[in-house]
Amino acid sequence: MSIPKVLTIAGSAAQGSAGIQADLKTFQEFNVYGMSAVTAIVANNKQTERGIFTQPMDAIEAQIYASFEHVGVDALKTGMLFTEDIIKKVAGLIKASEVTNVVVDPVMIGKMGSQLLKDEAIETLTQELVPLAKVVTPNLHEAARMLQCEVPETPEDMKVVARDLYHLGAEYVLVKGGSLKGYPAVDMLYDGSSITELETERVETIHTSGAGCTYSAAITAELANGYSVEEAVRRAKSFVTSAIRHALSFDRGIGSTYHAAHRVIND
Ligand code: PXL
Repeated sequence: MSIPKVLTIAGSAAQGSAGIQADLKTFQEFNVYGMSAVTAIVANNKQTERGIFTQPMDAIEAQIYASFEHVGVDALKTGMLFTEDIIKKVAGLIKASEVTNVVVDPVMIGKMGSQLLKDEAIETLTQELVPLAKVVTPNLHEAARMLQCEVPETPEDMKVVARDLYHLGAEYVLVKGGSLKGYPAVDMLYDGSSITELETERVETIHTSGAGCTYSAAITAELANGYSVEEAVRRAKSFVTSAIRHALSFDRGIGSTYHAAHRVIND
């Protein structure tokens, strides 16, 4: 038996909804072989007020090396990278590899409010990592930070931002409109010549932790499964919409997207 092999280079979200945990759950749903390189552990602890535990650089490098050398990688995604040094290291390793299915999710702030990328690292992300991406998947806030512009407020604004982001060097830009108030959940996919609008109904829920991670993980899995970027994004959007529609509440603040919803619940 052989199935596509997929790597996530991201943070571990101890509460299980986002980060590496979301990615591996999602990979499993798409029947690809999931591997991980943990850049930092995110585990907010009100008692200690410590919530982010960055991993040593040699540990990050060893994990990436293990997946490349011992298994092989058909597609990879990056999530929380946190520091400039980690971004530089990861960009260097991706460049040296032959992987072309690279999805860069420019994670900056978690749904619970944790800062997952240092402010001074944004430029390194846009200059060194984004040009290596087949698809870069910013939400509205991330898109604005990357371009140092206002946060888009309409679908038309999103199209402008998608075109501007394209100049950073990714093959495709996917601007996600999940937080666009007063509109359906519309995303803009731009390939340098035309914009494809992908629209689903807006699901009214606060339990969306992990939605962005799940979306980019699903795109990565479907690229590994051989779909075109447009088809991979369409299939991933349908998957994440289901995961949001049937989100899990733990009765204590923001709950989790339900990664198995598409399989377990008949819509
Ligand atoms: O959802 C963004 C995200 C990404 N990565 C990690 C996280 C979070 C949100 O909490 O913890 C590790």
